[in-house]
Amino acid sequence: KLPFEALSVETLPARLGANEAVTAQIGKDARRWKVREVGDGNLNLVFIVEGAEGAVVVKQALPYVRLVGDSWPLPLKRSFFEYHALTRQERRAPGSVPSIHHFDEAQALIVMEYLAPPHIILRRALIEGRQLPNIARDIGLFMARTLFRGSDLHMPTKDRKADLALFADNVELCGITEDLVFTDPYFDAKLNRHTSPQLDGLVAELRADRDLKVEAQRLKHLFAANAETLLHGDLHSGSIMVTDTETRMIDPEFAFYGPIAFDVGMLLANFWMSFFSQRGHEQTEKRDAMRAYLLGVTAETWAVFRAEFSHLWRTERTGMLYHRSLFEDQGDRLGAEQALDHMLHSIWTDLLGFAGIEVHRRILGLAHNADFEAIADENLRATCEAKALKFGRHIAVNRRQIHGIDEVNNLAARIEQE
Ligand code: SR1
Ligand code: MG
Repeated sequence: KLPFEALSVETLPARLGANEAVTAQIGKDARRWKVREVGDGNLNLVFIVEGAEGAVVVKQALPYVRLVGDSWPLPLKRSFFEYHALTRQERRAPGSVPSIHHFDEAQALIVMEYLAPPHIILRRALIEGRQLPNIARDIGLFMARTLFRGSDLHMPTKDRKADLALFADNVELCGITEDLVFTDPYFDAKLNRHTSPQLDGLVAELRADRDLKVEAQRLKHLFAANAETLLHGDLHSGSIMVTDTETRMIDPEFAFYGPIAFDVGMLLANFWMSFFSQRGHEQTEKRDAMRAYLLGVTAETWAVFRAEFSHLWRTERTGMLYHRSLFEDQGDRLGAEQALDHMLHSIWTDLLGFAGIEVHRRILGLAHNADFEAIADENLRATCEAKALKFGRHIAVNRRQIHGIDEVNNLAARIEQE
């Protein structure tokens, strides 16, 4: 095996020109391949390679955090976890992720299906004010299916424990989340940044907010200790590609065993952030409709998730948890329903917490969202961000007293109008 070497636009054809998995997709004449590097994420290289017969995406990990540079080393093995997460997600939610043509562990690269235009990153579509009709249904189903089927509710416990062990080594990427999401926003961490000086007062207030900091640490504890299911681990609107009819989840390199509510909370937080950012973008009349659409999407996503999770609970509860011998086999269908209600209730309570701190870290931490960053007027950006921060604080700290998605959306609408 050749030692790892980062690809470039120039070297890629020679390096992959003889790879049959690649040539089968795009043709053999590598001299005619057109290669573009399009990675705009925080970590990796991403190439689109077009040949005479088609196109593929080549995603390669770098031994450091791309956003920061080689002062922050990061192991190549994240590519291994991404590959294994994608194979499981495809099995559990067929058609929801790009198909894989080739994986090279030593070169930390995955060759996968090119999701050609009109596919677009969901975050970008929402910034443009586009209303995608299917996202709530598709993402709700994806989350319910992958999160239920990766857990001890469904899997043979031997397989679940083997996967738990496999993904347990994704230590460094979990470490990024543990620091960047749960801790750094709440103190003056070196890599933090926020819109200054407009947000300085509110930031100081949040960092002195004892209830908020305690809640963030309780959530971090949950994230680290509740190895419930195989998570996507970074399910935000930048990790989803869409057309008007299709939705695909990408980039599960943060995959590991954690709480079901984490993926759901992170995802909904990104819809709420999009909601609060709309005022910063042009075309006011369209933005009102967009805000209504986004709140509708959060409600529908949660409803679809609940319905599908409940359906799987009733039809695919084949794992060792809440075993049927205790309930249905004794004619006690209501016992199983009671346990389901408990589980959905705790997912709900926890997802609000995860959503609240995800909002905070995208405004106060290192890794910001284009939803807010694309607002050129700093005062307007800070106004949008301040509202989102207040919303995040409220849902994180009061998560046990909030009883439904309408209550959260009414709160968001009220804060937005302030
Ligand atoms: C240093 S990595 C920063 C963020 O980028 C990824 O997409 C994750 O969201 C991570 O927290
Ligand atoms: Mg990513």
